[in-house]
Amino acid sequence: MPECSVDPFDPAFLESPDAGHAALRNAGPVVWLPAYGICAVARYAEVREVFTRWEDFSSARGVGMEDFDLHGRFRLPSLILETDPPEHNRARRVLTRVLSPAVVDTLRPHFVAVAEQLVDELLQRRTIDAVPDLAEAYPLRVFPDAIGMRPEGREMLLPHADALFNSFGPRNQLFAASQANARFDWVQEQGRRHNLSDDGLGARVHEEAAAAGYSGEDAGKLVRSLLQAGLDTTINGLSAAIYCLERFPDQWQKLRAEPKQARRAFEEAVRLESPVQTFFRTAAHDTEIGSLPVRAGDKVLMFLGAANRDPRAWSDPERYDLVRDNSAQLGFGSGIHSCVGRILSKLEADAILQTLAKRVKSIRSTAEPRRRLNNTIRGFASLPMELIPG
Ligand code: QZP
Repeated sequence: MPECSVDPFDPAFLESPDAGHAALRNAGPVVWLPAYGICAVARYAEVREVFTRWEDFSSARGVGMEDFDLHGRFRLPSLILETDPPEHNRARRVLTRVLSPAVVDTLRPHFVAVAEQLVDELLQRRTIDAVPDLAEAYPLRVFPDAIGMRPEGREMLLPHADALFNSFGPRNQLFAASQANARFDWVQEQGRRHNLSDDGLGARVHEEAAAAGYSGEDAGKLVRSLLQAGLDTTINGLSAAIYCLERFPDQWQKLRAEPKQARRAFEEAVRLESPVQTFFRTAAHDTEIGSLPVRAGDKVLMFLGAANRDPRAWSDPERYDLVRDNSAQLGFGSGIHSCVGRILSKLEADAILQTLAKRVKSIRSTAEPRRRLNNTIRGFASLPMELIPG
């Protein structure tokens, strides 16, 4: 197997991954990273293939770098993310029923009202930091309430998510510096029925889970999955959309002319920026990728971000383009584990980006964006902007 000497968890790589991604793609259909003793796939076709071949590439030994079978279970086990069929399917069915189009549609009027309120507040100020003031503020105003979470302690959700997403990578500086913020026991506690309102999505998970034969304790774990997976991801998708719309003014004009394109604007930003950059699988037995041998137990690192910009699959991949067909992108994963909450993230994106398109004439960067580095998530700490009403 060809080797590649890049370190995809080095701060310099995480800051600007494009050259490293190209090196990984060009080295071969699957490459060996000797620094970590793992396989990696960075081309579109092979990332999609590893997602699809779930019988060969298991999630149950952890979707991070550490092998649960060898190193123990570092994270509290998730019933959906780090399981294989049939266990996975059972959990997936519960969350699919809760996050159905009909249920999510009932949230829309409130989500739009909150978006309009927030955009009006931001237009009063004109100069904002689009990360804390918009991309974080909006989901924080709608998502925990939609789940039905208690108000106390919500400020821990983002630091916890940062620690969780760092934990999928190696035990590096980023991991070490964030782990004091991990709140696994607290998040788990928030998923318990008595900590949830009667009318939120969390209570619906408990209902559907009970109907599927889950214990109350396990139902709480499924709510915990929503709390861990639903906020940081959407926030970084929204930051990506603002960043792209600012950098591509012709696409902003297109969105202004057709605010209904807000979903596309979001999905195309998720393709181009890939807020979830990487995930692992573990080879369940000796197998092959692109006729190169992969041994049982090998970790396989999938580069979603590199696949989403692979020139083998996309024309002019670096261009943010609202009219391109990006429906096959891998930013929400692919196959049996593909994002079950994307319907909710798209509702949030649709509400806030449509409102921006209707009420804001232009968005202009006023200082250099600053990245926030994480072993899994590609996002921003700061996007200073000026908003002009109109
Ligand atoms: C995090 C869980 C991007 C996703 C892998 C995020 C994610 C999904 C599920 C869970 C956590 O089930 O806890």
